[in-house]
Amino acid sequence: MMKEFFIDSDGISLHAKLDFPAGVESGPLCILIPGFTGHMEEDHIVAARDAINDARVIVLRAEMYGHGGSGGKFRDHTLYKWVTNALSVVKYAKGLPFVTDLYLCGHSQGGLLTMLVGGMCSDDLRAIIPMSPAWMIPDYCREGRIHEILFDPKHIPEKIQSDEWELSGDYIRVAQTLHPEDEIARYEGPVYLIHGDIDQAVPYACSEKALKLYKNARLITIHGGDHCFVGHLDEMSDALRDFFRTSLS
Ligand code: FER
Repeated sequence: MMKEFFIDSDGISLHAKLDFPAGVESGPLCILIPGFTGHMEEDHIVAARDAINDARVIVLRAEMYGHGGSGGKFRDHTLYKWVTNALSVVKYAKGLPFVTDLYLCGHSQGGLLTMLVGGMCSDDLRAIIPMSPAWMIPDYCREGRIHEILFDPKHIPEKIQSDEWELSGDYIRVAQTLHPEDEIARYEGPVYLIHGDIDQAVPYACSEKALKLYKNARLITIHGGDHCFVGHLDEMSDALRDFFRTSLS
């Protein structure tokens, strides 16, 4: 069964879908958040949803500010807005009467968000699953780059333009203030990192570094996997199924 709806986040409508495994009406729930320019129907997000449902866990996919069917314009999104949105989604999920344990999983920029909110909400989250987590974004923005685009980090431009998108300078201003290491240090629960070792968008080394910093982490390497696990969705899905089946048993 699937339910589609919106979650309010301080006046911004967040597009969300709840997917229940067959015959399951209550139990653990995993929030699943796509990445920068992403949305909830991307192949790797749908594959992750299916794998988590296979482990009999309810999935709540949610799109953050300026993404998919949610409110706000892409160019105006910042990581503060995404953090505010994710806190609203965690609060919503905690309030669902049929939910027992709560998990948080996100891909890429959604994986960075998962790390930040993991540290902020450690009491509420049974485990976190950062996939291809883009937690180098704050460092890159302090150094003056977003993807392949270079800028002066001390004199932030009004906007950043790529062939595919335009982003306000506020994205950079916000990202420069973030220190994901602090939130990594604050999360002592289980962390399950999944990363492809030929990822061109977020270096695999980001997950290797996170593996060392977290107190209780595992890293599943998707050999030959790129940023979105193209051609390797089965391995990514197996990793998620294995994790939830072990976590719940
Ligand atoms: C960047 C490098 C990678 C970046 C974002 C990403 C915004 C990836 C994001 C994603 O896929 O979610 O410099 O800056």
